[in-house]
Amino acid sequence: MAAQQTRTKVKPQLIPTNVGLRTFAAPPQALQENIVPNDLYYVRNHWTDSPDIDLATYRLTVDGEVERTISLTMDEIKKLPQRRFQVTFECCGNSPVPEYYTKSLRISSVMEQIKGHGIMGNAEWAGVSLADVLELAGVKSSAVEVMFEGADHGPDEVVGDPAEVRYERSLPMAKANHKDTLLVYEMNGEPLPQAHGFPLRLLVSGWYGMNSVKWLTGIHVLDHEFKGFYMTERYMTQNEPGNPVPYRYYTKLRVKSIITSPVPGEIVPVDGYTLAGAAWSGEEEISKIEISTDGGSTWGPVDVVIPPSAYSWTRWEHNWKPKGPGSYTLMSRATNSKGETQPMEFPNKWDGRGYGNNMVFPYEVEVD
Ligand SMILES: Nc1nc2c(c(=O)[nH]1)N[C@H]1C(S)=C(S)[C@@H](COP(=O)(O)O)O[C@H]1N2
Ligand SMILES: [Mo]
Repeated sequence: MAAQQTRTKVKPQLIPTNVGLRTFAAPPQALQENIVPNDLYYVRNHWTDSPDIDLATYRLTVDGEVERTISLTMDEIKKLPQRRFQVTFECCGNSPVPEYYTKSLRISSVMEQIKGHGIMGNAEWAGVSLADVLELAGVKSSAVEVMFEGADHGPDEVVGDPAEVRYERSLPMAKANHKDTLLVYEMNGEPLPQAHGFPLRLLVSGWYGMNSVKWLTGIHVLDHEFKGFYMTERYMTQNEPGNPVPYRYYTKLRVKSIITSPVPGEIVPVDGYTLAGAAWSGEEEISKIEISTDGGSTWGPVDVVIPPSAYSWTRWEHNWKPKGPGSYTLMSRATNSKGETQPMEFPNKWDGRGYGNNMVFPYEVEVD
C-alpha cells in the first residue's frame, strides 16, 4: 500500500536578493494576484533600515522657486481631494539578463533565477495629486524641475563613497504637474507601510520605481536640472555606441510582459492548463498580447485579456493543451498602443548594468 502523502503548504515570503538585506523580491506566487499583497510587495531600499517617522512631528516642506514656502502636516495633506487608483511599477533592475548576472560579484546567479521578475508590483494607491500641493505653494515661472527628498541617507551601498548621501530624485515640470503624479499615504487600503515610505511617498505613475521617492520630507522646486548622486551616478542607461549623448534617464516603463502561471518549478498537467500572466507599458495601453508555446517559432493571440485599471498591468490568460509530456519553452510578447513591441533580446547589450530589460523572456516548463 502506498504511503499517504502529507503535503505542507508553505506561506510565500519576500526573497532577499542582495548583500545587506536592502532588496527583497516578491515571490512568484505574489505576482499571480492582480493586487500584490502589501506584505509580499517588493522592497528596494538603499540602506538597511527604513526611516521611522513620527506622525506627530512629521512635516512636508515645499520650498525653492515658489511664492511661499509651506510646511504641511499629514492631516493638512489629507484634506486635499483624494485620488485612488492602481499603479504598476518595477525597479529598472528587475528581470535578470542571464549573461550579466553571472559576471556580478554582488548578486548570485542562483538568486537571480529565483527572483525572476519579482522586483515589481501592482497595488491600489491613495493620496493626493502632487500638482495640488505645488499649487498651495505657488510655483514660479522660473521653475525647471521639482526635486524630492527622502528621509533616508548614509554611505553609498556599493562602494561606500560618498560616505554620506541622501535619497533624492527630480522630475521635469510636465511630469510633476501631471494630475496622476501622486503623493500617496495608503497602499491597498492600509496606511502606507513603513517599508514603502510611511507616512508619505511620491508615486510617479507609469515610470520606473526609483522615481517614486519614499519617506518624502522635502519638495524643492528648482530653477535648474538636479544633478544629485541618484540622478547621475545611478539609474542612468548608457546609450548605444555612436550616440553623441552618452547616457539618458530611465523614465516611463518599457512595454513588457511576463508569465506568472505556472510558477517556476510547477509541473504542467498534460491534459490542459490555463497559462496566465501580465503585460504593461507605463504611460501607454497594451494593444496586443501574443503567446508562443514552441520557443518563439509560432505565435498566436492569448485567449483572455482583462482590461487594466488606470496605470495597472493588463492581466491575460491562455488555455493550453500540450501535445504531450516533455519540455517546452513558453514566451509572451506585448505590443503597446504606439506599436512598440518587446524585443527578442535584451535591448541595451552595450550597457553592463542590465537595466530596463523588457525582452521576450524564454520560460522553460515541464509537462507531465
Ligand atoms: N527614499 C527612498 N525612496 C526610494 C528608494 C530608497 O531607497 N529611498 N528606492 C527607490 C527604488 S530604486 C525603487 S525601485 C522603489 C521601490 O519601492 P518599494 O520598496 O515600495 O517597492 O522606491 C524608490 N524610492
Ligand atoms: Mo529601483
